[in-house]
Amino acid sequence: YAAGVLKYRQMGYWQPDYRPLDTDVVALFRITPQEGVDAEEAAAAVAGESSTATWTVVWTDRLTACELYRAKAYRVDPVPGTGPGTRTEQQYFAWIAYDLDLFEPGSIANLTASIIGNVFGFKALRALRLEDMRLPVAYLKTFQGPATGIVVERERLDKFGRPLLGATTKPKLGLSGRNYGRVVYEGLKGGLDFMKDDENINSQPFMHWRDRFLYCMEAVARASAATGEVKGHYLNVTAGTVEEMIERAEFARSLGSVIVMIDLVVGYSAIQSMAKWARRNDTILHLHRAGNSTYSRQKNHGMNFRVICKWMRMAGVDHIHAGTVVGKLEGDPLMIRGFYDTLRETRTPANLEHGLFFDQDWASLNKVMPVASGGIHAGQMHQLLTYLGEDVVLQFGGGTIGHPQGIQAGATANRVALEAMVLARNEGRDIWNEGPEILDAAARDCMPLRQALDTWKDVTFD
Ligand code: CAP
Ligand code: MG
Repeated sequence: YAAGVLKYRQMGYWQPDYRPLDTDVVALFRITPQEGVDAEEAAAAVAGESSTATWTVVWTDRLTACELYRAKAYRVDPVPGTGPGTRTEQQYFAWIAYDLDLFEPGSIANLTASIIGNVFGFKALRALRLEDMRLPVAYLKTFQGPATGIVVERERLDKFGRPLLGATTKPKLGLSGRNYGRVVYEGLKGGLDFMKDDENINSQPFMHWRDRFLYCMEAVARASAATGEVKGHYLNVTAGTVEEMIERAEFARSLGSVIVMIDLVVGYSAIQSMAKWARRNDTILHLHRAGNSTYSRQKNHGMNFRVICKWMRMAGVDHIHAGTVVGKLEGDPLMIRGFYDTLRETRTPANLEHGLFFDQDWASLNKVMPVASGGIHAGQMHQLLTYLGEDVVLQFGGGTIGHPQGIQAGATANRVALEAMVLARNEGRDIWNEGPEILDAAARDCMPLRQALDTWKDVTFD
């Protein structure tokens, strides 16, 4: 692979003196070069192939403002803890700057066709991971951003000062519309703000999508009337084409739904189309990150989920699953903090501990509500509140629908646990250390919480 083939450095894609402009897009890659491939050359190759270059010099380069359009790899650092004497082969962080003119305004598809288009298959690299990106304000301004955002979502729901509560209907597949609606009703009536469809429920033979929508919205209406609260159910409108997704979303809207849901697997352009639909229709847009772990989990290849958080904030979703720390799915506290900050802050300063390599100004794009889901239960309420803060939806699927006394009791247990914890926190108590005591005290007046704690007390996924 080595020097004989790779001439990107020579072609001008390695520029150690370059200082990125405020208007440049900057990407931070983790590169594992093949043996014998020099790190700067590898970085230059990534810069070249993700911007203007091909494997050889071409005549037509002279017909363009090549200097401007070439991406510039300007810094390469060995990754600490990799290389000789460690258990990992030598990796490098490579910083690459891209001129703004390389990208079509307002198109995640165009951005990604460059940045993750060809480079991950390069023979000269053993592995490649996109760790982070700095998106310039001028570019962010060409994106809609979240259709509703945290602030307006809370206003519409009239719910403040605490995390929102949800649950995914289970079993994932197989219920008929009427039984499904019953689960939704009980969850909402018991105290949840939202119920939701699962990532893989669309329109299967056991339940046509219209039946699901009708029974769920009946449940939402009845539960709202019974409790006097605004309630919702994320109707998953994911379908084979955007036209069908819009048809489903319009039906949801016509039934009075405040929220619809899509899966990340529908693709970036479909997500942006749905975000525009959501804004036109005053509807909250929930995104399930289905599929992301296929490329975000390995530490040396693929991309970090924080980059997906950035792209999805630009694309315009209002909710996104972003991890729980304590649940059944992968994620450590500091990394997840970085995801949550990326979604919720107006500026995120560089913070290497949290995996944030760049200062990022969000250019007034609305804030995305992170969603914590996957194997969580009432007994972890103090940990969830401490790790994830207040602007988050806590979703307990099994941890609601698996309650020994039924779904409504499961929902009540979660609501009481949450309110007790928020109250204790507001009184200045140390909820991290006193959490179990606070829950026990609340459970004295709430049998459903007592039963939830007894059932799941010892469940952890560490
Ligand atoms: C949770 C869930 C969610 C995952 C998504 C599931 O169910 O419905 O899809 O949490 O993961 O299918 O596993 P439980 P993430 O609450 O019963 O575990 O939020 O990490 O993307
Ligand atoms: Mg699910």
